[in-house]
Amino acid sequence: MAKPVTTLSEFIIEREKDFPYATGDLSQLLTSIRLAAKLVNREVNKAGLVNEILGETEQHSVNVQGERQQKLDVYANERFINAMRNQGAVCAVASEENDDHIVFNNPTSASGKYVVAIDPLDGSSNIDVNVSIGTIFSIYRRLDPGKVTVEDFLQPGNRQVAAGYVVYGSSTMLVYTTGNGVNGFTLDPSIGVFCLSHPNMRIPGDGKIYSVNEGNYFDFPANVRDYIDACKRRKFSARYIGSLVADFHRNLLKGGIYMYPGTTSKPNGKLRLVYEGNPLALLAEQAGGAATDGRTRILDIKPAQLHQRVPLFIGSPAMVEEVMQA
Ligand code: P6P
Repeated sequence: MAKPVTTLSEFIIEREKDFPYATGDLSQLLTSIRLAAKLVNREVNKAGLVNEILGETEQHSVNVQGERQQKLDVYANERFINAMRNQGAVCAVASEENDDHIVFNNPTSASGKYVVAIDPLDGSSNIDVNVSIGTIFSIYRRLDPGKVTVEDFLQPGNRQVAAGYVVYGSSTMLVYTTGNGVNGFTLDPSIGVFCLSHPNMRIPGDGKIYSVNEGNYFDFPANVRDYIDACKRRKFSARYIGSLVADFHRNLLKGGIYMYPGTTSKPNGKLRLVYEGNPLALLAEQAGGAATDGRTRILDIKPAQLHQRVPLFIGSPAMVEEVMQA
């Protein structure tokens, strides 16, 4: 007899019972993220066929990072922001694509108890070459019921109430945690439903995969170079897709470490603490892994600016620990 399928909706409702004071707002918020993920997935999957969605925006716009915006970046950003604007639980959103956070003043959302930080389409430069890309989201309770400021988004990562990602790959998966383990849902495109495919995800304590852009090798700190050399001596597998979510997801399943160290020219590396480092660090730790900036636990870092960068070492705990000690 076929095993019963648990859908994301059913799972969210079922798990709501884990939080006795849950009012359903977080469940509603996760449902909005699910909808936006399905809309983005639809466009990502036909990007190669429909020219107006491929490539750079007509205006050749650049985002706050100074990165040329892909049309799908803009589309994904709009989908996720709009999905949260009108559903009531979220009072403000910060996005990699926007200089400042966006406060929802509509009557439905102004009293929403959560704020969401999001990287709507990470790795988007890979879209045109058909490489997996991802969405990353991080959810906090607002600090003050009376007003929203950037401080709501500058809480340390250990204050997140939930975090997750969507990986648009050979299949589309939504992986998230509400602080009670990590669960993965695969989209069944034939019925447009995310189904529980990876319950209680745990990262292997150690691994033989290392993910880093070795083009920057000579600019890395000595301990990182020493660790990479040790990986080579042990004949570990070098796997680096150039898409953080895809590299993280593979390492979560198989064991491994992803590193984006600081370099001499960019001492804080490239990745963003608020909407990349923190959500993935929460997922990593909830799955038994670790995440540091090379010295400090990512989740203990107090962000100073919304788009601040942070070096990132994340994955199997034994590997993260070893590179710190190298
Ligand atoms: P580099 C994509 O731009 C991204 O933010 C991550 O998804 C990816 O891991 C990294 O940057 C790739 O950066 O400098 O190695 O090309």
